[in-house]
Parts: sequence; C-alpha cells; structure tokens
Amino acid sequence: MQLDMLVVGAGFAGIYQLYKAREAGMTVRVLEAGEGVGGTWFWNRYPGARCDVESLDYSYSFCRELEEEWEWTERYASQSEILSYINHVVDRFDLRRDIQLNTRVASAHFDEDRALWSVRSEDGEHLEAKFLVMATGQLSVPQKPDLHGLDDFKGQWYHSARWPMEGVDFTGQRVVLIGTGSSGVQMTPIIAAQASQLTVLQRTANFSVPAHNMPFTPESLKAAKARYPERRAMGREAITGVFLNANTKTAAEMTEDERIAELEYRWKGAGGGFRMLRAFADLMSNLQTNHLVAEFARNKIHAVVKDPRKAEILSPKPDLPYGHKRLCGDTHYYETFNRDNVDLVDVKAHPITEITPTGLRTTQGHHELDVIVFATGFDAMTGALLAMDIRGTGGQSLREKWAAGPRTYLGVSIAGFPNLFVIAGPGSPAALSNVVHSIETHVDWISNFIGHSRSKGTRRIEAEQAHEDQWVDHVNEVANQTLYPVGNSWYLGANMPGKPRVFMPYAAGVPAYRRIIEGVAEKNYEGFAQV
Ligand code: N01
Repeated sequence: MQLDMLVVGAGFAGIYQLYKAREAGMTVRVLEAGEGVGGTWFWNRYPGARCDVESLDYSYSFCRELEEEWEWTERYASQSEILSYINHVVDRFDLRRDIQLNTRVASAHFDEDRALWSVRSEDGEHLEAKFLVMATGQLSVPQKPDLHGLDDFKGQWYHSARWPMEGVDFTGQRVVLIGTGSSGVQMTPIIAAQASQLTVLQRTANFSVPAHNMPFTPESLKAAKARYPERRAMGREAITGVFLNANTKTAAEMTEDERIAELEYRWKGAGGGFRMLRAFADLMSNLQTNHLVAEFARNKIHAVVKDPRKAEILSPKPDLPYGHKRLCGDTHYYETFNRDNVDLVDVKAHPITEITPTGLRTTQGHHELDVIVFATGFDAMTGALLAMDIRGTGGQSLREKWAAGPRTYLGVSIAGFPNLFVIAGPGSPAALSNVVHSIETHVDWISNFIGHSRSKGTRRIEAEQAHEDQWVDHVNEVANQTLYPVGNSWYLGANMPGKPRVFMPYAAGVPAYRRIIEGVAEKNYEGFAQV
C-alpha cells in the first residue's frame, strides 16, 4: 500500500500529526505498537501515575471547542483521565479509522529511486509512504537493570512503564521498589498505604516538590477556562512552554528575605511543582544560586522526615545541582518515610548484589519479598528510534549515524534521511518543556513544510549536513552554559549503561526555539535541500 504519509506512534504526537495530515488531504496511516492509543499514557498505568504539568496546559490547544468541552477534574490529571482525554480526541475527530494498533515497526528504508519510505512491521506487513513521521515518544522504551537471579524469583515483578492492565493489589505484600525518579516518587505513597512492608531502594537522591494537586470545583474550572486564550498565550512565551510565573530577577538582585519568600511561595499551595525551577532567573546557570535552592529543599526534607538517617539519604548531595535531573512533583512522598512500614536503603552505599528466589540481596543484607517493582526509567529520546532498523540514503543506518550520540537539524530532521521527520526529537527543547505544546509546535511546522513541498512538487526534502553540524554545535554550546550536563540524567543518556553521554535537549527554551524554526521557514526552509 502506498500512502502520502506514515506516522509511527499514536500518542499525543502521532494523533495530532494524523489530524493535520488528514486536514491537508493526504492519505495517512498511523502504526502503533500498543493495543490502544495514548503512547506513554497507555503504558504507564502504575499506581499514582499522573502528569506533572497542569492538565489545562498538558492538553491540545489547536481546537477551542475541544478546550471548552473537556472537563478536567484535577489540577494535575491522572493517567486514566489523560488516556480518556486522548481517546475522546481520537473519536471526536474521527481519527481511529486511520490508526492501526498492535503493529510494531521493525524497519524503515528509504528507496532513493522512487523517493519513498519502505516500512515493514514485525509481523511482516509492508507499507510505502512519501513522508515518514516518527512520533515514537521520548520515554517509551523501558530500561530495567540486568539483575542476576530475577528469572528464579518466586514472587512477582513489575516495571512502571509496562504495568498490568488489571492493576496490582499490594495488600499484605512485602514490596521492594527500585528507583526514585518521577515514577518511583509517585508510586511510593500509594504502595506504602497498601503493602505490609515497603522498602525503597534509592541509588541517587533526586529533588521533589509538593505538587499540591487538587480537584477543580465547577467554579474554579469555569474561571480558569474563561482565561484560556490568555493562559495559552503566556505559555507560548514561557521558556518551558507553560506559564510558571517565572521570576525575572537573579538571586543576587534580591534580599535574603525576598529570596526566602520567593522559595516559600514556590514550595507552597499557590506554587508547587515546576514553579520551583523558575524561582530565580539564574537558577540553572549560576551554581551559587542553585546551591541556595538546593539547600532550601534539603532543609524541607529534614523538616518533614523524622528519622535523621532517612532524611539524610533522601537529601540530594551538594555536587548535584537542583534541576539537573527532571524535578519530581509529589503528593506526600517525604511524609511516607515516616510510616512504620516504610524503609529506605541507599543502594549506592550498599549495592544490590542479586535477586534470590525469595527476595533481594544488597551488600547490607537480604530482604524477604513478595513483589519487586522497577521504576528504573527509560532509554530516553533515542531508544524507540534506534530500536527500528532505519536506513536513509546510501543504505546508511541511523544506528551507525548516531553511534556517538544523536545528531539532528533543529531536532526534527536528520541529514541523509530525506522526507523523514521526528516529533519532539533530540536537539529540540521538548524534553525540557510542556511536551504537548512542543508537539503541537513541531507538528504545525512539519505540516507547513510538507504542504510547501507538495505545492512546489519537490520529491525530496532533506537537512543539509553543514546545517545539521552547526545545529548540534549550537545545542552543545547552549547546554554548556547551563548546569544540566552533570550527573546521570536521562537528558544525557547517562542512565543507560553504555549509551553515549550527550546532552540531548535544546536548552535555550521554547520561545527562542520557535523563533529559530519560524525564521528557517521564512527563508524558504534554509538548511534543507529541496529537489
Ligand atoms: O525514571 P528516571 P522515571 N539500581 O530515569 C534508578 C517522565 N515521567 O520513570 O538516579 C538502582 O527518572 C535511578 O537511579 P539513578 C519524567 O520526564 C513523568 O522515574 O540513575 N536504581 C532513578 O532513581 C521523568 O523524568 C511523570 O542513580 C536504579 C530511577 O531508577 C521520566 O519520565 C511520571 C537502577 C529512574 O528514574 C523518567 O521517570 C513519571 C539500578 N540498576 C515519569 N537503574 C510525571 O508526569 C535505574 N535506577 C509526573
């Protein structure tokens, strides 16, 4: 079958790309590995899963009626509510008939003579399309440590990103939870409330902020919606693509009392979550300012957690800047460690040595267990793309091209891979932003470019090597002016054994990025060969 466009992935990105391609009158199909739409929100069903960007922002903005009719029930939406929303969008715009589920793409090869992408699924189905759009997500390939003995474990084990559809009942169970990123932090209080014993294994302490989630009342939702256009407009001009009431002053421009008041506001109810990251204009560029915020957060942990041993383990070390890893937003995370049935082990000091048939051993001792939960993250940003055998001109494989780390032009296009686009790819600001906003920005831009190409009758559009090289240099240069490229974050690929250590997101922010890509479009898509 030959199509105008094939899209891989039916999460937020693939669904909007389908909508736009259909609007442009193209023949299009979306291939999705899961048995339902929703991408990351289909797979990550672990207890407590919810978004850390406010629901009113973490939603499509392309249709005013959609914004008006959908009624979010909470400030931060739960996984199930987001999944219902995505399904609603798919049905509302009659998109389901072009989405093919249970189809994992194995390979995509560019046929140079015919300027077509030849795509094969793992089941052997073959499709061809002029344009191939990768909407494969940044956090879609789970990473699970290779622990000796897991196969012989007599209990159950689960990964946060492959949670059973029917859920898991932890009542009366002895549970170990490995990992304290966003997933582990969200799960901890819920599992603790059910299990007879929960032991959290932490390798690196991360910073977490109370999310202050709360239900909308009919009045508060109505009031928020009345200001929706203004809210979206402010989000567009915010560095993260979402309005977080950023402080425009550096820490040095404020008095000690003003600094404390600013931080308290961001820690408490009116603030919460990512607002902490916008406490000072120089938070991610000035180590001294960063230390101030980190110290404030450590003091909060010690004030909440009664056992000083646990409080100390939970406090991130001073050599790791605040926000260098994605900040967590929580509901009673630190408080949970005051429960009698919850313990904490520092597995950096006391590494895991093996899984036994009845539990897990660290260098400190053996834990008898019924359940092991892995909240150990993802092969982020490149994992899903490199899982496929993608080959461009001259048969060059993407795996070879990206052996030393991902290289893109503007985070959407790859030299040597014509007519292929990546939504929210490495080299774009998506990972540091409200990703739904970044997705819409990318899809609109890609759709305009494809429309331009079709109106001109060009067969191939392709990033030029020199422009890609310049973009990669620019992304690195910007990153090196920040405090991001330290530690072992997934932004750097450093959470994956053997993955090249490269800071992948573009850190200059969403508005700056948008101006760049709009400028490229205005100059007849500068940096792209169009033949
Ligand atoms: O994964 P992570 P995540 N032994 O990579 C530990 C988004 N998200 O699934 O830090 C022991 O952050 C690892 O330790 P260390 C969000 O963007 C959003 O939690 O590498 N521990 C770390 O503690 C987020 O950033 C939401 O030393 C091991 C943890 O596992 C991203 O997804 C919710 C280990 C992994 O943390 C990823 O979050 C959930 C080992 N061998 C996720 N290997 C919301 O919207 C790894 N770890 C709220």
